[in-house]
Amino acid sequence: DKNVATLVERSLVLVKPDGVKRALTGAIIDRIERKGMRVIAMDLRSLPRELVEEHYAEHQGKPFFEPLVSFMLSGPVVAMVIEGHRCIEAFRTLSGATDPVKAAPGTIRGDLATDVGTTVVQNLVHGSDSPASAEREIKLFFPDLA
Ligand code: RTP
Ligand code: MG
Repeated sequence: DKNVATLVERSLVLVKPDGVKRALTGAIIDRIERKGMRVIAMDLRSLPRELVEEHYAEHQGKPFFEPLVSFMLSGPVVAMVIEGHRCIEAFRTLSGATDPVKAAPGTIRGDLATDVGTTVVQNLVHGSDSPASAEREIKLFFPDLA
């Protein structure tokens, strides 16, 4: 029965600079692990501008693109690859809506993000939005991962 087969996926997750500055990395990993997903690669790093621009290439030309890039360069991020059953969708559900004001209570952004109308939405985390995005982003951030 295909409906009961597990579908182990990998997703790229970033704790954005606001999350690292506020020391929320542990709380975010705790939520990932409690949901049954596991971290299989992780590090703290300052991103080069070219990597951020390539990561968010789909948003090039949008009004929030430059503020978004500046925000992602404003401090180190924690980059990780997570693994688990349908973890791409599961982590997006765990994150909540992009806008922290609209993100449901119980989600990372709904519970923890404190966006207060800065030039770009500061929402603590990134998670790949599809299997194609996950493959592209994992190669970008962890090229040596088997
Ligand atoms: P992400 O890519 O970071 O996981 O977030 P997402 O899928 O929920 O949202 P997306 O539409 O891909 O936007 C990427 C990030 O850009 C910032 N943003 N600001 N000012 C704005 O209207 C605006 N729209 C997007 C946010 O940091 C968002 O997470
Ligand atoms: Mg996105």
